[in-house]
Amino acid sequence: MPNLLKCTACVLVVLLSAACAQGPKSEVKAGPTPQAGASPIPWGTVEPPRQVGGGSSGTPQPRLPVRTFRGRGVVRLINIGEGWFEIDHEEIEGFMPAMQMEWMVKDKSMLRTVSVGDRVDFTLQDDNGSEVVTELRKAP
Ligand SMILES: [Cu+2]
Repeated sequence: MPNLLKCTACVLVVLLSAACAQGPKSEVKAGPTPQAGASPIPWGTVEPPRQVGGGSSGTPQPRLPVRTFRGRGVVRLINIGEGWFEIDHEEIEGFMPAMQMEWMVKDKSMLRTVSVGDRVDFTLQDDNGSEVVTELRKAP
């Protein structure tokens, strides 16, 4: 009797493992067939283009062309070491209203050509929200 039970268990185990072995095998066979036929991209990764179009937080926004503006203002503060100055600028048409603010300069040496209190003309480049003054000189 014990032998019979053992054998029955063995048969069951064999049957079960055989059934289990068949399952994955048939799935594995089904997997590569569409991949090999169509493209190397797994079907599960076909969705990402939706993320790119949606512009989710992880996706960088499309870059805009660099814009250049000219303006006038009065220098309020100069920091040559860090390469920025504070200016009380007039309205920059199409870009921003009159205000007092700081800007980085393209080249720190530009800041040696002006002094605090000087009325200056400047050229400002806006590269996707990153503003830098590329030209700075005392207004005539
Ligand atoms: Cu401003």
